[in-house]
Amino acid sequence: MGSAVTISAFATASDAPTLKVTAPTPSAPMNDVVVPSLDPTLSVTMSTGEYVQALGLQLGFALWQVGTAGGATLVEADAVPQAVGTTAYRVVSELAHDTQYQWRSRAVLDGAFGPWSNTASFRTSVLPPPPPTPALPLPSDVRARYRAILESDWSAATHPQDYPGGAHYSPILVVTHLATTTFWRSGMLASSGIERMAEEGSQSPLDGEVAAAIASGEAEAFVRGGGLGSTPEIEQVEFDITTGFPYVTVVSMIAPSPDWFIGLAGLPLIANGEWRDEVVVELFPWDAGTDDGASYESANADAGPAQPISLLQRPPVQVGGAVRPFGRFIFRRIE
Ligand SMILES: [Ca+2]
Ligand SMILES: [Ca+2]
Repeated sequence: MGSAVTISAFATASDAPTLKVTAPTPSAPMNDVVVPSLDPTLSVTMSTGEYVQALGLQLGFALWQVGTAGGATLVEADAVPQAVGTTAYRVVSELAHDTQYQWRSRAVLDGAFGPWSNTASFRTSVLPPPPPTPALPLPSDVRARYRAILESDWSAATHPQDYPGGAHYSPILVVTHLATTTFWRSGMLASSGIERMAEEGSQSPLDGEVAAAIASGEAEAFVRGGGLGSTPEIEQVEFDITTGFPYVTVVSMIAPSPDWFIGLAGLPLIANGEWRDEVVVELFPWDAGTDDGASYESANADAGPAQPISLLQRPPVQVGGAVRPFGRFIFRRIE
């Protein structure tokens, strides 16, 4: 951490060699291979049997970050003593994820520089590895069945400003999944499925996103409940859940609205090694960030660019400086 990054003169000096040696040959990483770490080791070989093995010869390594528009920025350039056979250089800079880098090497001796090697390239990994999930102590019953009850309080009495005619909620969608599976959460950009659910109450294409997660072993069950045709009202949906996929994600559109919804993301139904008997979650409105409409009945106004999903904390849902919950989800174990 905090190591100083060096940019030595050999990187910016003329490409024309002033030292009569052969060029090193990059051996790894090359050909845009994805390296597993953000401080990879670059290695080269020198042709053997020549006087370039002389004591005191160094090999300079220069690393460029390739921009998305194609330009390259010199990140670091430093020299290490040449080793017999392969010479390795550990990158010092903090490299960016999901980025292409290019590098090359040349010999350095007393301010004179040999010819450059060919340019090699590699990529860094797309995402940081997920943090390890602490193991959840599991109940002895592999399977449980829950009733999810949506109790909506939303009315002209709780949220009087602009209260729309025909207020209702779209069908309740329930997914059970792993701790590491995320269909939505605060601060992330809405998927197409979350966008269409929040703007139109559509089951699709969210159902396709869930099907893909099920196919890849990240989710287990997808259940579509009824909606609420009016509010205040109560609706319920039952679903099975297993110890292999003990987290639940639920969504339903607040309707009419630009892109507002209620729900929860990744609620564990296991605690202290037992299936939880009952969990009550207050429901606050979320803004999917995909439509800029300011009130329930605003015309469509596709957000460009889309904003991260966030709690909706302004009029018309804010009343007297605070946002009252729209109601609650009650998860009650029934088997
Ligand atoms: Ca919005
Ligand atoms: Ca949209």
